[in-house]
Amino acid sequence: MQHAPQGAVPLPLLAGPAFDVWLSGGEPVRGEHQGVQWADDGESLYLQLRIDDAEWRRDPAAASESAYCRLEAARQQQPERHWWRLWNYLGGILSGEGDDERYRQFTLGRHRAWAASGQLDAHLPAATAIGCEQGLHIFALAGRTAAQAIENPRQLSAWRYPRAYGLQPPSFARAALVQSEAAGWLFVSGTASIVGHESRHAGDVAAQFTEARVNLDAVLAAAADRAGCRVDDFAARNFKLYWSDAADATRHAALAAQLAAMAPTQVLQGTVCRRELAVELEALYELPPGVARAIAP
Ligand code: 3EB
Repeated sequence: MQHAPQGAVPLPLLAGPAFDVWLSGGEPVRGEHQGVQWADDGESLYLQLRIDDAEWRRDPAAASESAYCRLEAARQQQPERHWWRLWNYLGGILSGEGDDERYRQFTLGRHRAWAASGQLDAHLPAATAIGCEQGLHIFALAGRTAAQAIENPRQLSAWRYPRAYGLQPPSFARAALVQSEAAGWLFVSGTASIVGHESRHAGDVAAQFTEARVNLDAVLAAAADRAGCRVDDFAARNFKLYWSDAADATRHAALAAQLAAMAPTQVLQGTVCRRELAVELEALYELPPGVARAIAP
């Protein structure tokens, strides 16, 4: 692992472990393709890409489309790799008005790239999109086993969001379930205080956190249903908690402690992609082999 690509997440770490490590099964093969650095151990493929701030600011939609086309090309370099999980960190995520907002332009570019490569809405991977200071930074995992997209019954699928949120709805699933003979993983996407498609509890940070946790539990229940196991079979492996305002992390340290009691929790200053939302969380769970009823397609 010592020589695998190391991507620094471009966000201030406020509390928790300094690293988030994906362990390879053996010595990984490494390479670089169209600026995408990657490492592959035969089962899973890690990729990372950085777009510099000048290119990103010039035309966020074009930069995002190019980034996702290059990620696709790098993934396709390896035989049989399916998208599992992507993390997107966007400089000045809320800059720009209306449909020109950088997050919305990113969404447009990502969609264009995925439409071109035939990535369909109902089979999207899990994702996070959070604001950082500058540039566009993407980290991703793909693997031999195709992930199953899990949605949240309390939330409208993001890829069905109405026109009010931009020219193109965001392309991600609420979670990605990976069930192979060797391992089971549940990657839960960035989860916020959204019910249906609407933000809830504007101005009440603690209530937003609680709503996000209810959403997380709902995604977990949907995943257990799909895997044919119990919710308790999913073992929490890590959490990330993003605060738009670092001062909230200090004021509400007790909320982070709720997560940290279950698994290692990184608390980061990162801007949520809706102005009225102050907090977002994400999770990784492991499903021990043999627990799931069947490996459904
Ligand atoms: C939401 O539920 C909050 O565009 O990749 C969460 C996770 C959010 C991923 C993305 C956006 C993304 O709409 C925002």
